[in-house]
Amino acid sequence: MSALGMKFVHAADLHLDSALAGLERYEGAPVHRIRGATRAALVNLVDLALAEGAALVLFAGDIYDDDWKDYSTALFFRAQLLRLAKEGVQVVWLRGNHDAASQLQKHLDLPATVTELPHKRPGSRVFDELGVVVHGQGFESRAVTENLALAFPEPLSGLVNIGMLHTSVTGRPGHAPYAPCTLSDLVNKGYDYWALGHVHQREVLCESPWVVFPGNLQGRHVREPGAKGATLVEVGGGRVLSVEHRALDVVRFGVCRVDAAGCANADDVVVAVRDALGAAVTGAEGRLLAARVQVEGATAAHGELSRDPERWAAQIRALAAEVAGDDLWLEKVRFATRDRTDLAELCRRDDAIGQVFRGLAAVRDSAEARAELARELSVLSSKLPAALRSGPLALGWDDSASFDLLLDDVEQLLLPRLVGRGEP
Ligand SMILES: [Mn+2]
Repeated sequence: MSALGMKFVHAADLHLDSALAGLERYEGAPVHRIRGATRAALVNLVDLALAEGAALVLFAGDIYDDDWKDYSTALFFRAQLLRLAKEGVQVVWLRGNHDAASQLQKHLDLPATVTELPHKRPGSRVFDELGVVVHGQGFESRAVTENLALAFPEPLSGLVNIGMLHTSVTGRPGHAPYAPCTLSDLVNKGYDYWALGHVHQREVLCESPWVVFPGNLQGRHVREPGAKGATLVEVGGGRVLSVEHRALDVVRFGVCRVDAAGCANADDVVVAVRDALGAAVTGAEGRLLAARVQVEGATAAHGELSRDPERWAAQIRALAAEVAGDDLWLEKVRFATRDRTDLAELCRRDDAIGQVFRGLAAVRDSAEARAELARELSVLSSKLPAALRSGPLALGWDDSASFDLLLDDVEQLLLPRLVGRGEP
């Protein structure tokens, strides 16, 4: 324990053993490293707690992704808890929507140093010797829609009060609105630190008192980009002294955006991608970088890229292997460049080409035309494999934004073919 006070580690959303669905279908995916990443990040978390002399570790829900297929996930978690127990580190956890009481049917006893907070009512675990109390309530069922925070106990005087809750607070994009509450519900409770879980993006909602989403421990796909880890907190003299995020991930996901506006041709684009990937690999600090390359911008290279995207994607994959070998995997190479032709001007042309682009613009603007196209696409959609209909690989034509993107793609596919700019 440090001279100043007591340290604890706040983590959430481990989602142990969950990983990108359908990973095997991705070109050259380092399946084992990615599948093992949530476990390796937990090992890093325990290493951190031990190295920092933390006295307490908090898991604010979604330790498990779902009911265990077998006991191996739980055995692994237990083995890591035992490493903490041997050094006298206490653990408090509660259930989130993914590992709600109704979801997890199997059971494995945990070491005596581990406390689960109740899920039928709020409960508190007092650590007099540490000067802290942890209040919280886990999820009984997957979809908890009531405001659990309101019924949390009053703060105990003379102790640092920590509230633990799996919640979307007032709602966060991409996260189900479970155990909703307002920030002032939390702030007004009079606790010193709110250890939240559920939202996978790290976010500090308030510093007085501290209200913190540590984010998930390890990103699992490209929509969970950037550094992932846990929050290290030091308390002393009855208050929070410091709060810092520590990166604990072993695979770093990210989107590597490359602006091709200044590129004269596809070879130039390849060079620009190489530079961007080099910088991204440096930023990942020795971890495996799982990157999606997105080439953007209005560029003279658009025609060349759009005529043979497979070739240029392969060219980019080849150079990725040169840049960083096994420490870089390109999840996807996406060309989202635009032709430099002025579309508005094109639409004014009094010929067949003008008519084509006016037609496309009309589809974009007409609710009826969009609905008709959506009907045709849904017939096509229903024939796709399940993995392409939902989940991280989904083509997603059902919302208006992705529909617009689809129309963009059609326009940009047609432009170099019809207008012929950059034709060799
Ligand atoms: Mn959750």
